[in-house]
Amino acid sequence: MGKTIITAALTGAIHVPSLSPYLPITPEEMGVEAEKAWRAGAAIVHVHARNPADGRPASDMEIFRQIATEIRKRCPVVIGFTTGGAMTMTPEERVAVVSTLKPELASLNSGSINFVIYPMAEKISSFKFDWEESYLESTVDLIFANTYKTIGIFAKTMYDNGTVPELEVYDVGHINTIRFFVERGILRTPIYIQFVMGIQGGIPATVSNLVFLYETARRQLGDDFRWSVCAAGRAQLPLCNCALLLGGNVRVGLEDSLFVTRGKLAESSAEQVEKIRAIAETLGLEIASSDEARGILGLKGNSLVSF
Ligand code: KMH
Ligand code: ZN
Repeated sequence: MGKTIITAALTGAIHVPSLSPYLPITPEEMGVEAEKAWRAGAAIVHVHARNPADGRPASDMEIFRQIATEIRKRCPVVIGFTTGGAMTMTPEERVAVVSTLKPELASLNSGSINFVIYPMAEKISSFKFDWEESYLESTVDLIFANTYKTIGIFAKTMYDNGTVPELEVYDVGHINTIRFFVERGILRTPIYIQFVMGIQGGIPATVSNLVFLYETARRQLGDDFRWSVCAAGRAQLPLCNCALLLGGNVRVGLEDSLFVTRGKLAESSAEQVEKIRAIAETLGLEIASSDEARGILGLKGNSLVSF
């Protein structure tokens, strides 16, 4: 088995600031969090932007650039940008980061789902910012749209800019979509998949479902793919554990879970990295450095990005 890549998803667009004081918001906080995660063993950080004033998910290129600068001046971690952005953004807003910053890696969401986070509003008694409640509530009537047209455009934009797509798979049919694009030469092998489990509207985060996703990907794509898993909330650690046993890579971080153990907020994504790293090493697995992850995933290197 090759080395295991740990990704830390630092902030995302699911959680709102009222849920945790530790969610990084500003570019500087993102830089600090990225360095801590990298020191703890993360080879990759997955990055979303937020408005520094109120934590609202943002697609502003200047914020993305500042985040990239803050991370780069601290450590040589691989920066993978989101093109999922937030569910409320247009496809054009979401993909702009690829042509502007030409990153080594970016997410490419491989299907549409009901991306439902409104029940989170019930857990919050007083909101820190006025946008939060309506943002969460809006997902009762929202499809996170990733049509074949946008998937095709996002894939082309990524290859044109030397960016490797990390294909986010929220449900089993999305693997079939990936195969469709591989067969037409629009997605190139080896494919890199991130199984995103436990989103309300997507596949539940269970061990048997992860085995099912993995086996389906093998049937559809052959052996020529790499994969990682992330899971929402308290499924994070168990499902990452399971991925390690299956020979996969893992993603942790406050985007996916705000907790480090039941009832205890993580003060940093790095705490979750440390935990999964310890489990991996107990299993006899070796953790990939950022440069080793670049080799495994065929990334161009951080001298060829535009930030
Ligand atoms: N923000 C979510 C809608 C990604 O980064 O590409 C999806 C997401 C995936 O976070
Ligand atoms: Zn994300």
